Amino acid sequence: MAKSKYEYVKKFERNDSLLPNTWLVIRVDGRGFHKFSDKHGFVKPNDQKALELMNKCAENVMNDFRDIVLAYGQSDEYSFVLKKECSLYDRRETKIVSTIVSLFTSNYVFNWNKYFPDKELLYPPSFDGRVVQYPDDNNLRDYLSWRQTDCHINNLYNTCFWALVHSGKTETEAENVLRGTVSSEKNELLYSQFNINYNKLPEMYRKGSVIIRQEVSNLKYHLYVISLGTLYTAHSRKD
Ligand code: DGT
Ligand code: MG
Ligand code: MG
Repeated sequence: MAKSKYEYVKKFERNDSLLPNTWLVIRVDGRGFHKFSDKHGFVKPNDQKALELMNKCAENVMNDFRDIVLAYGQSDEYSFVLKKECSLYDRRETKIVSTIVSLFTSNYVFNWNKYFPDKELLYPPSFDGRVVQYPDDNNLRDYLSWRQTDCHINNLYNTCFWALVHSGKTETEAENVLRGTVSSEKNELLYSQFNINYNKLPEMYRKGSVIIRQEVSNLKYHLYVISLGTLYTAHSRKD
């Protein structure tokens, strides 16, 4: 069949294939979730249900995309690790990132009511997405450590900040108390002033959530274990 005279426009499309034989990490992050969490009255600093909803979205994304071997989430973000030999969409960056982000987002809206039955979703949330390629296993491990350290630093600060605010300080006063303090001082502040042992707070708040794909002997099921504390275990049927 003769080509249409418009076919040439395809030549303007960019080849965005990702490098072969590299770990692909796709990170999705809530857009403007500072405002979103305020508008929807999320518990500060950690809303258990909001975090569980994020975990559910990630689990469903993992169920759909079998090349994802591990996912790590904290706050309003989730990182998905695709195996090195992944050939999904011929490793085209925009296809991979856009489908994972859109599936995550649609799951967030689709499952909202299950986690917040008494809360109306006031406006459509959105997430951004990016991909990073890591050739080396150590780089990948350091990436995950980086996100987990971010979780720890933010959570320790936020736990102190909201304890101070809930005790009657203004937000500016709380900021002033915490300015320049190191980890040990924040731990001490929580213990001495609020009788909070930081290390006893739920692991999901302090360290985030991990979902790993683990094949088990049962022929019918893949078993996914969400580790870092026994948060929950989910089964999904094999194809
Ligand atoms: P962005 O990502 O540049 O569009 O901007 P944001 O506002 O999403 O900022 P980001 O991603 O750096 O920080 C996440 C925000 O989400 C942060 O303000 C705290 C909020 N957030 C996440 N999880 C929770 C939660 O469980 N409870 C509450 N109260 N807030 C949360
Ligand atoms: Mg965000
Ligand atoms: Mg974020």
